[in-house]
Amino acid sequence: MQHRFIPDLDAEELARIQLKGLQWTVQHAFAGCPAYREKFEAAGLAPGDVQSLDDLTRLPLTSVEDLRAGYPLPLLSVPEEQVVRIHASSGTTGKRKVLAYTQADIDAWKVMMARCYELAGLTTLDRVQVCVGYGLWTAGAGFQLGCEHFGAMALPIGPGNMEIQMQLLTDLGTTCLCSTASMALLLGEEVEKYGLRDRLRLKACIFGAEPHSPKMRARFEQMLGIKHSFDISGMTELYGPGAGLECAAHEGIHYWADYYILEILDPETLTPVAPGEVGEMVVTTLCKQAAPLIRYRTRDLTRLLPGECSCGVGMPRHDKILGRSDDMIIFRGVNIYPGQIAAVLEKFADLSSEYQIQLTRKEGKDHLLLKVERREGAQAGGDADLAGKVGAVLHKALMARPVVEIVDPLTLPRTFGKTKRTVDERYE
Ligand code: DLL
Repeated sequence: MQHRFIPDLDAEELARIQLKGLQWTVQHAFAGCPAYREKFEAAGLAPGDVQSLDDLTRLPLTSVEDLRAGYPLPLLSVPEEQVVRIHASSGTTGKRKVLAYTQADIDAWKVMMARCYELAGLTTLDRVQVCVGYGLWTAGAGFQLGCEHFGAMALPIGPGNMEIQMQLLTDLGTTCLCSTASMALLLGEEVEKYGLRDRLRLKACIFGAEPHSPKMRARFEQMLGIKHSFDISGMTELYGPGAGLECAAHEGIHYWADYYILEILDPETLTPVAPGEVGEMVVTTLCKQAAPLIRYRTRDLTRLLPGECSCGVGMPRHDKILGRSDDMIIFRGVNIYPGQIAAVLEKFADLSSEYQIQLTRKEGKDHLLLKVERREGAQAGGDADLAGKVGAVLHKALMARPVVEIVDPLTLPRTFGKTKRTVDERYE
C-alpha cells in the first residue's frame, strides 16, 4: 500500500539511515553539549569511533539523572538562538523534565505524528478531537501539530470539559478521539450516561500516555461504539506523542526506526535481553538537534516483536508498554508491578478494569489494600466471595497477600490525564 508519510524501507536502507543518523548524533552531541562530551571522554571515546551500528553498545548510557543534572535545559546541544520551543513532563518525582526543540525537531515530530494518523487509517476528511492537555505537556501540541500536517481537521478541546466534548462529538461528528486511556474511559462513560452513542460518528480513538488493560480498552471501545482503537507511544524526551502506533492488525506498536534506534536491555545487567524478552526501552535519536538522546534509559518495559506484521508496514514493532520499572512496589520484600495486578483482574468477568492500590504502614508492618470496582450490572451480593477469590489468585501470582475490597462501579477516582494506580502512604 502506498503511504504519504510512512516510508517503505527495506532492512538495508533502514540500517543505512540509522548508521548515518547515529554518526551525526554523536558528532553533534560531542560538539555541542559539554555533558555528552565529558561522558564520551570518560569512556575513552571519540565521535569518529562509531563505524558501524554495532558500535552503539560502546556508547555510555544516558539517564534521568543526566536530565536532572542539566536542569533546566538538559542535554542542550545547540546554541540557544536555535531553540524555538520547550516542553516539560509533569515529573511525578523530582524536578520537571524540560526539553528544548529546534524548528527541525518540531518538523521531525510533526512527520512522526502524521505517520500515526496515517497508520490509524485517517484521511484529510477526518475530524480529530484532541482531548489531552495543551501547554507545557507535549500531548496536545503533538496531536495538533501532526493533525494539521496530516491535513485532517483538528478540534483542540484539551482535557476535561465534558460538556463541550459531548457537544463537539455530536454536533461536529468527530471521527477520531485523541486522549489518554483514562480520558477515553471517561469519555465513554459520559457517552453512556447521556445515551449519546447513536448520535456519534466516531471511527477511532488514538490513546496512550499510560498503560491500559485489555478490559479497560474493550470497555471504552464498546461505550464509544468504535471498531478500532490505537495505542500510541511517546515521551517528552523523545519529542512527545507519536514515537509509534499500533496498526489495524493490533499486533504491537510500529515504531519509527528511521527517527530513533530502540534497544531492549536487561535493567540489571544493562545488556541486551534475548530476542522477544521483556526489558527496558533504551532509545537513541537519529536527527534530534536541541536535546539528542544517546542510549537514553526510558524506564519503560516492553519487548521487541520479531517478524513481519500482517498489515504490511515494514517498520519494526514492540509490544505495548507494560509499565515502568519505577512503578514497582516493594511490599513486604516482594516486588510487585501494578500491571501484574491488572493481569489478574482481567480474569474476573464481574470486575471492571478500574483499581487502586493503597499502601499503608501500621504497627511496623506494610499493608496493601486493593480496591477494585465491580462491573456495571454485576450483583453486589457476591462481593465478599469474589474478593476472597481475587485475593487467592493474587496471592499465588504475586507471592504476597493483599486485602481486596470490591467497590461500586464509577466510585474510584477518574482522571482526564494519567491515572495514578498506586497511593503509597507508608512513609508520609
Ligand atoms: O505521555 C506523551 C504522550 C502523550 C504519549 C499522549 C502518548 C499520548 P510524558 O508525560 O513524558 O509523555 O510521559 C512518558 O508515559 O515513558 C511511558 O511510561 C508512558 N507512556 C506513554 N505512552 C504510553 C503508552 C507522554 N502508549 C511516559 N502505553 C512514558 C503505556 C505510555 N505507557
